[in-house]
Amino acid sequence: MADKVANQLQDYKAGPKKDQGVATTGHGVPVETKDATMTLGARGPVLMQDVVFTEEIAHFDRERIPERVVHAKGAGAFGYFEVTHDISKYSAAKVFAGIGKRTPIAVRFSTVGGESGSADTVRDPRGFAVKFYSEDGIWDLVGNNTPIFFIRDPILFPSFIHTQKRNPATHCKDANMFWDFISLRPETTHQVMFLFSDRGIPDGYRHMNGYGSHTFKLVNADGKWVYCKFHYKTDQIKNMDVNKAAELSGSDPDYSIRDLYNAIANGKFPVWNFSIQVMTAEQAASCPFNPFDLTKIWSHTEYPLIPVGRMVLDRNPTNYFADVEQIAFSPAHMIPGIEPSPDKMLQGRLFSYGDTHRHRLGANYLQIPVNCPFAVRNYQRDGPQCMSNQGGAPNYHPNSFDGPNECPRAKSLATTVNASGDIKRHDTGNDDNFSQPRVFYQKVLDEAARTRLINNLAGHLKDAADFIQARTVSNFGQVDQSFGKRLAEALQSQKKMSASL
Ligand code: HDE
Repeated sequence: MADKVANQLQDYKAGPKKDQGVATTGHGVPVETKDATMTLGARGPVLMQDVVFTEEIAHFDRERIPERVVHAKGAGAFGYFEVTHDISKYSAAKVFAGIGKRTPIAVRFSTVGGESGSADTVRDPRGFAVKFYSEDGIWDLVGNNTPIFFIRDPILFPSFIHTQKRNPATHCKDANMFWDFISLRPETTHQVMFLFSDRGIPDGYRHMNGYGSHTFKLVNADGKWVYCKFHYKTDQIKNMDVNKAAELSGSDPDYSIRDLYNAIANGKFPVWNFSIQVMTAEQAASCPFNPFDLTKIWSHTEYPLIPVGRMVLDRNPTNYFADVEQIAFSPAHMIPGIEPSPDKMLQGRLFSYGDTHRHRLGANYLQIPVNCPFAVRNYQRDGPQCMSNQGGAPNYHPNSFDGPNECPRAKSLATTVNASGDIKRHDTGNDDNFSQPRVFYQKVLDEAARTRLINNLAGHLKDAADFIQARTVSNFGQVDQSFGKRLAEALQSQKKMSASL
């Protein structure tokens, strides 16, 4: 495969002839020289009147925007979603309307915990966020490469993430912080087992699955609805050997970005098959577990995958900052035909993303072209970096002067769910934490995969304090007694090995 990443500048030069004109200042004035400040005499000082220099430096001083608080390191690409099966009986969403229909998409893949300069081949979930540019506006499916998550109540998210960031005193990663939280909140067990299994380090971004993870609601044109989960599956899962991953962290920290860019530039377009699982309201009411609990999967036997379409990535970004750093996904970006379920985690996310975008990119982040290439018609006005302020159209509603009107088709059904219950802080910490992890350990993993899981866990857990190790072992023992026992033994031998070094 040609290394298009290494040759990008040569390819740019060899590409179509550009009408470059001369270099200018930000306000378009031709610049006499780019390579010397204006000074009094050859040795300086620099003059205040060198506004070409001060403008250049002032812009440079502001080049960095805040990186994402999680998912800071990532890669992006563009392509399309194509419908292969009719699911109009479930959803009226325009993206699903008609076999053969294509909707443009943008995708951003990411690791979660590291900073934007961190290594790609670490053990970490991978983000897999998809932006659909539909005729009804933007639908963002902001998923991961795992069908479940560590926690089921969004109020725990900041603490959970802090445990994977840097210790506030030492500024180093800290195994005590991570395993302390994990062992105190055993609802994390299922996802931790997934993370420390082979799938915890995918080989790049092209060979992993994506999942919307949450339960959503699909609504059809007659207003009938079902709960649903979204899956986007690669033809070929490929994971990375732990030793190779560790080696690449030093020798090629941008491995996954490079792999994706080169594959697309060489015409090897990655493809995912897109499908859904559905559950009716009646099935949800009699489901033996909470179907809105993000630490649980829905059985594929009881709720089989229904094929919908395929996603293809066939275009690299032309400018990383404009297309990838500034892309802003939000689970709150839904279109008619797709709605939220009561999933507490999803509800928490509905607030968080727009909030962080307003901090990171500003109040008009939706006017950045990659986020919304449509002519939006609404009553919002002004604010920083406002690019399209809708001319002379009225800025209030209702009005008598041809301002945009309401769309009855977009009526949400979310309000028709009957709900009742006590208002209080319902702690779900002990809500069936081990039955699905037990199935994962006993039925999904084979013996060799179980051994690798135990060794991977021990290799990380050994750095935590003894009492935290004991609590963690006891939790895994509740999944399966032999799992706890084998983990305790693996820890002992890892400790002996470290002591003998
Ligand atoms: Fe995120 N998450 N998240 N998350 N998440 C962000 O938004 C948050 C969760 C996911 O490529 C942030 O723009 C909360 C689950 C992806 O740009 C932030 C909770 C899943 C990306 C945020 C979760 C995800 C993010 C940081 C718990 C998979 C990267 C910067 C309630 C189903 C998107 C940003 C990209 C990014 C909040 C949990 C996926 C802070 C509060 C579960 C793929 O808003």
